[in-house]
Amino acid sequence: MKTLRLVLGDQLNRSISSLDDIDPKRDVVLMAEVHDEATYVPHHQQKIVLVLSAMRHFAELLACESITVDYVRMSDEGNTGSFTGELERALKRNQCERVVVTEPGEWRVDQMMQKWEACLGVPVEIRQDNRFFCSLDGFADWAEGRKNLRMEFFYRQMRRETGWLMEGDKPLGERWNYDSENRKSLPKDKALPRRNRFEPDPITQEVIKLVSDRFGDHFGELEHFGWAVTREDALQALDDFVSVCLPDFGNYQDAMKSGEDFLFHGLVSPYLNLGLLLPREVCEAALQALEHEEAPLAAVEGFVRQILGWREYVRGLYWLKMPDYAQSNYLNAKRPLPEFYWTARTELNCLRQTIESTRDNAYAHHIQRLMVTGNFALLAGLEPAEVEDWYLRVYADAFEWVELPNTHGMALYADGGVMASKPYAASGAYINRMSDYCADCKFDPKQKLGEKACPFNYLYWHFLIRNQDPLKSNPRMGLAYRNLDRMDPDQQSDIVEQAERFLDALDE
Ligand code: FAD
Ligand code: DLZ
Ligand code: SF4
Repeated sequence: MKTLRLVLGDQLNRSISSLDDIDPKRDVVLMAEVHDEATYVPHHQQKIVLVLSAMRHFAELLACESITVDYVRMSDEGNTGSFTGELERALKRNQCERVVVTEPGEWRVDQMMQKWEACLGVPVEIRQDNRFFCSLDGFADWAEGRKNLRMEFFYRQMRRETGWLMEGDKPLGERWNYDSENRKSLPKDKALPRRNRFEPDPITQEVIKLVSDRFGDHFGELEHFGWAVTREDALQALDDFVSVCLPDFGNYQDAMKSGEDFLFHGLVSPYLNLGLLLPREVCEAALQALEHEEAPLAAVEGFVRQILGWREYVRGLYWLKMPDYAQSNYLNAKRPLPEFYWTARTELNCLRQTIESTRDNAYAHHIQRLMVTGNFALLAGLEPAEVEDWYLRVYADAFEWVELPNTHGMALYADGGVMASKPYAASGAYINRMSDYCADCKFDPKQKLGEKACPFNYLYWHFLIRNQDPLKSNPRMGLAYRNLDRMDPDQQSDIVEQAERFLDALDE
């Protein structure tokens, strides 16, 4: 039966399940650039360039295999701007009798797909996404009957299933987790690696022009675009990371430094999420470095945990809990997102650095996302939906299956502890310990109150005070609340007053 195989912009891998049994003589692959996907949230300009350019390069790769690709460009006449519209047109154009597609990464697209059979009038086969280690059913089985869904236990199961970093049924080195060794601050004289930029080729340059013409009002700079847009270049980026950065990845995973946007991080999330790299090959590259004694166990375990553990876990959680997951607001946070999240115009240096990196690179590393912009949003009580919208708009790697649990659950504790056992709330002392940001800031991380006091300090106490009802009984918050109870009541009221003045000024 002549089959139309739809490949979405984040399914750019030759081994994707929708292409499994393709017959190049008979079937047609549909790839469509559609306005709706660039604007359902107005993505960072670099993300749109990355996706569209990677799609165009992938289509060329398929064509080299003599596969017929029906590629619809954004500017093509009659482009309906939606997946459904483009499928309808392509079915007619190519006289296909059925559709095959791989399940999408976002709930909203899944809802769309569920309607296709009825509205297109042909059979639509939706296949499992075979890029992940754990199927959605497998995750649901793991979650079944568990009181809490902590990542650590899921990760151990994945270690056992893959046999990675195992000696028999015991973890290699007799520890499952080297997290406590992943928290070093960066020595001043530590040499930092130069990270590879990939110069835009003519295809990318053409897409840059298209994006700047059509979506130039979206957040973000285009001039720094240096992402890989082909599998070949993404593999090169992975290779560079493993040989140059991985040995230090573990030690400095939580460190932050002014003007240094990438440090020893992988910079592979956009490639993984788009399909240019597969999680298995990324983990195997790290495991091989361990085997060849080119990287220590703590670094390799730390890196593998992010992919085999966190990445799989957040995907499982997203599909297990949607659509209700996005609706909760456990801490009843209501404040609108302040303007400086878009402009980076703020006197808080840590926030400025993180937002500038986000604007320039469509990237900030995990600790910046969690402990700077995320921590501020948590402490200031920003409305979860607004914060989630921001995270989905501003990063090259942002797809809802991975963005939402990280923001809603991990950063904002809006799920009331489904994902994290306690809120990741921290004062200026944490940021001061893990970065050099405070040295160049007008505020002082050591002062609790007064004009020079770091806002993260009084916001931290204000957060604890205003959330006593939902949080005080959490055993993991015991120490924080004992410290609060020891604080002089007059000081508590001064803190509340200063925090509220600061928060009121944000709203203005
Ligand atoms: P590295 O630090 O080098 O880590 C290696 C890989 O591990 C990453 O490429 C990523 O694939 C995986 N990984 C690490 N941490 C996580 C995690 N918590 N969840 C899932 N995968 C993880 N990641 C996204 O891919 N897309 C998002 O939209 C996204 N939004 C986030 C929002 C918030 C509020 C937070 C706190 C985290 C978010 N993350 C997201 C997770 C993480 O910050 C990024 O995956 C990471 O910063 C990507 O950079 P890297 O490739 O240099 O990662
Ligand atoms: C993110 C994105 C963008 C900007 N544009 C397209 C596009 O034009 N065509 C396409 O097939 N996919 C695009 N994507 C990726 C989709 O948004 C993604 O496949 C869905 O969100 C499902 O995960
Ligand atoms: Fe951020 Fe406070 Fe440090 Fe300034 S002093 S950089 S606001 S933590």
